Amino acid sequence: MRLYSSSRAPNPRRVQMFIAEKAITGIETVEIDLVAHGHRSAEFAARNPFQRVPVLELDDGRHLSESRAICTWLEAMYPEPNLMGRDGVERAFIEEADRRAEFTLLLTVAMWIRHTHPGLAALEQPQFPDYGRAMGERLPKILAWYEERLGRQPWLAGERFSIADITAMVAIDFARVGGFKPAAAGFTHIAAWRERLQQRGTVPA
Ligand SMILES: N[C@@H](CCC(=O)N[C@@H](CS)C(=O)NCC(=O)O)C(=O)O
Repeated sequence: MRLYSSSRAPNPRRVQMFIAEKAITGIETVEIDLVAHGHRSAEFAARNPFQRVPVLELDDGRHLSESRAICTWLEAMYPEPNLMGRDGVERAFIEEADRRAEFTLLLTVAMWIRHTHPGLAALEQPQFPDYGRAMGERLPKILAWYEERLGRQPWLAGERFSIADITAMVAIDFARVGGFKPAAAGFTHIAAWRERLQQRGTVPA
């Protein structure tokens, strides 16, 4: 198995932490330089026509190129520790928290950074700074929801850590590129949760 990844990008970090949590060994990692457009080569496009990372190349030559699908595959192959729900009911609640983290938080942060930061101009063409700023302005309200939830429960889907925490964490971490720091912005529960994640020893560098 081979993971095409980019160590600073949020979606690959999602999969990397998922792998670390499950202590899976033996997956070769191939680092793709996004700024140098390593993912836009014909060779890479043959693996993923959407030209995005991460991509998991299976031993039979097939590819998975959606982060959540990669995690679903890994969960099936390496069921313990469980990160996506033990039964249908728990899976539904974890999926809800995970998809919210992806579509509400990660997407908003990504659009904010990609459309405003000069360092992302190599990937996002054209950049629409007004749109990016509007996304950034939405963040406090979205984060207030997370702040309230994490004041009531230790993890996003409830009492135990799950994939949803990983997805939200990579989004919060990516927001640092735009200067956002949870504690400095007054989100004390989010900051404490981020510290709990750090203590797990599985957060990718
Ligand atoms: N739906 C994909 C999205 C992957 C994605 O957007 N990856 C970004 C890095 S976080 C990427 O490859 N960007 C390259 C580009 O924008 O050209 C997933 O969840 O895996």
